[in-house]
Amino acid sequence: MSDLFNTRFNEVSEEFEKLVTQKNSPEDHAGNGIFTRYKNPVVTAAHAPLEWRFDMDAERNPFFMERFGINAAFNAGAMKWNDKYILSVRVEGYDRKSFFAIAESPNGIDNFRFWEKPVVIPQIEGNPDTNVYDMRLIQHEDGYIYGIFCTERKDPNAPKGDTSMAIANAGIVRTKNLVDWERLPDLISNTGQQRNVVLHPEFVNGKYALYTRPQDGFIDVGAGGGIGLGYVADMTNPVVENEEIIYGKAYHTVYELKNGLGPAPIKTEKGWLHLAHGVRNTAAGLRYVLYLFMTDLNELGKVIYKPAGYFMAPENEERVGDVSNVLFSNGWIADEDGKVFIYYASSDTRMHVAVSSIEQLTDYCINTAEDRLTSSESVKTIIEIVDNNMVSK
Ligand code: M1P
Repeated sequence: MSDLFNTRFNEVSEEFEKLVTQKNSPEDHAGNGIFTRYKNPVVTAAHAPLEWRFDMDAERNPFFMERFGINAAFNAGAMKWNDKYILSVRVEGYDRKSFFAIAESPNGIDNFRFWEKPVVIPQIEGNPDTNVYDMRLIQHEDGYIYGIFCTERKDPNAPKGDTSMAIANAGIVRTKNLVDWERLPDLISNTGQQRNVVLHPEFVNGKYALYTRPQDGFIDVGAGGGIGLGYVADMTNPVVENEEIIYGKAYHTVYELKNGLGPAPIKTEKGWLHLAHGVRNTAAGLRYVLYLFMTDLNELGKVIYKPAGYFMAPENEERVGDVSNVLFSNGWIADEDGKVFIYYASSDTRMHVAVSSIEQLTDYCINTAEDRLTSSESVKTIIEIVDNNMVSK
C-alpha cells in the first residue's frame, strides 16, 4: 500500500467514525414548548458509507479517491423496527439521481448508520423509473410494510428540445424485512400527476385508504393540488376511487401555492394526527414549512383541528442548501411512551430530528386558533389571548 493511500484511508475513516458516533443534544434555549430541536443533523451526505464512495483497493485507487460522490441525504421515511429507529433516506448522488437507503439508530437522535447496501427497487418492465424519491414507510395492518415513493420519468409528450418536462407518480413497493422489496404497479388515478402519496395504516371499510396530492404539472399543482383522500380495493391493482380533497390550498396562508401530506398519520385518542408541508411563493423563491392538523377517528376525511400557520419553518443553517428555504418531512416515529421523533430535512440537503410528544402535539392542534385569513382576525386572536390572561391574573 502506498503512503498516500494509507494516510488518506486513515484520515477519511477517522473523520467518518467521529461523525457517525457524535452525540446529539437538545438545543440550549427554552423553545416554544411544542417541540425540541436537536443540535446536529442526524444524517448527512457524509454519513454515506465509505464502501459506497471509495474503491478500497490501493492498487486500483492509489490516491484513495472518491469514485461515487454523494450530494445529499434528506426526505426520509421513518419507522420503529426491532427496537431500532429506522429511516428510509433519500440519498442523492453527484449525478442527481436519488435512491433509498436504510439508516438505523439505537436511540432515534444520533448514531445513525446506513445499512451495507442501498435499497434495490425492482423496475416495472418497459417503464423504468428515471428518479425515485421521498419514500413514506407505512406498517399496514395487512402485515406488510409499504414504501410509497415518487417515481419520475421524462414526459413522452415533451416538445422536441425540452429536456426537463417530467411526469410524477406514486411508486409502490412492499416488504416484510426492509431488505427484499416487491414492486407493485404504480398508482392509477385519474386526477393528473401525483406526488406526496401516503398510505393510511388501517383498512377503512375493508379498503386501503390513500392520501394523494393531485397536480396538473410536474412542479405546479395548477388547478389541482390539496391533500386528497381516496380508496383502493387491492394494492396489486391500485386504482384510486372516490378521491376527494380534504385539505385544499388557500389564499394568503402558508399553503397558498401547494401542500402535501408528510408521513402516515399517528392515531391518538383525540383523532388522527397529521404532519404536512405547505408552500408559498416569495420574491426569493418557494418557501416550504411544516404544519399539523387532525382528522376524525371515524370519518377520515373530516378535518377537526386546523391550527393556523406553520408548526416548523427553516431556521439558521436549515435555511441554506441545494433548494434553500425548505423544510420537508415524510417520517416520524411515535414511541410507546408517547414521545414523538419528527424527522425533517432542511433545504433538500440533510436530515434533522425534533422531539415532542403526542400530548404536546394534540394540545397544540386543539388549542391553537385557526387561520381566520385576515390581519384583523389575527389581531383579534391575540387580543383574545391577552384578555384571557387578564381574567386569569
Ligand atoms: O424542493 C422541495 C420539495 O419539492 C417537492 O415537493 P412538492 O411536490 O410538495 O413541491 C419534492 O421534490 C420534494 O422532494 C422536495 O423536497
